[in-house]
Amino acid sequence: MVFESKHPKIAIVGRPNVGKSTLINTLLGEERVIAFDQPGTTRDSIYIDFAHKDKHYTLIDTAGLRRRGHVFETIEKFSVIKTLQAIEDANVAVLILDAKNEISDRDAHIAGFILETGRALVIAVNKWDGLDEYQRDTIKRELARKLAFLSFAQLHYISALHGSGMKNLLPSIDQAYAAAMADLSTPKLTRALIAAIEKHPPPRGGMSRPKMRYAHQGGSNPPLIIVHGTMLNHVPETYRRYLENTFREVFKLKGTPLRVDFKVGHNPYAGKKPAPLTEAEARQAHGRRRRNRKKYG
Ligand SMILES: Nc1nc2c(ncn2[C@@H]2O[C@H](COP(=O)(O)OP(=O)(O)OP(=O)(O)O)[C@@H](O)[C@H]2O)c(=O)[nH]1
Ligand SMILES: [Mg+2]
Repeated sequence: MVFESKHPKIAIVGRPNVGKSTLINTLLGEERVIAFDQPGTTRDSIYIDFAHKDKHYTLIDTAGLRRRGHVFETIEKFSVIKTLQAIEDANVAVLILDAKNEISDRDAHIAGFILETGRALVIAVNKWDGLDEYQRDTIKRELARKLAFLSFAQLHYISALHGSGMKNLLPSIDQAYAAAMADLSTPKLTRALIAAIEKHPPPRGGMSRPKMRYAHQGGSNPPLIIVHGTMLNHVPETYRRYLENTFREVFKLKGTPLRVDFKVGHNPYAGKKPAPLTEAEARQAHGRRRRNRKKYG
């Protein structure tokens, strides 16, 4: 297989034994990596090139992450760096949760790390087989409560073992990748910004009202949108969030975190002492002062 350089790299991550390796084997249609009912089966990140419907992907199988205190661990101590590197190295992370175990804070922490690195995210709740309606409803409610901060990500209920519920997984990954890499033009961003301001102007900060003039894209994966203007130092976090949601909606950025930053317009006089006057300027200023004194007493 010859791979062009620009194709999604997808890290499959989650707690130990949730079914990451099984998912990879099912996507590939062959037993390429070892899956086994024992936490810590995968010890090292494994990169696998893969083509589906003429599209290329690199899948990364990773060692399961757990959390002890404030740090992440894997069953095998040295593996943790490899898993965290794989997340950073990827464009999209697929977070696998285990429906047969409680969705816990530890899952939320892994998600938090993915968000901090800015990677696009797809969530798959695995082992959805063999659960009754009541159990499924309970899990769905739990997820809505515990993972509300991940509402930008697509969620799938799957059985990696039986291959069910997986039809839309790759399309979601494609969508998250496209959103993470989106090219957003300055005129379109600025139009969206101005419409957002007209609907809800930013609140005053003390004596001054922030003025937002235009927006441009400062980066991708995650998309970074930089809003330019004056008096932007005191724009509250809630307003930043409002702009973020507006841009997400207008540009249909499903599946990727998004960052909005403010940049105060360059003021050429800021922080500079006035240059000393030349002799001629000093004479002129002196003359002006004298004339003014005569005129106005
Ligand atoms: N019932 C059920 N079992 C599953 C499913 N997916 C995986 N398993 C089982 O869960 C166990 C762990 O699967 P793995 O794929 O090795 O899990 P992993 O996340 O790669 O685990 P580590 O590499 O140890 O972190 C195996 O016994 C799998 O057969 C599923 O969809 N349903
Ligand atoms: Mg594994």
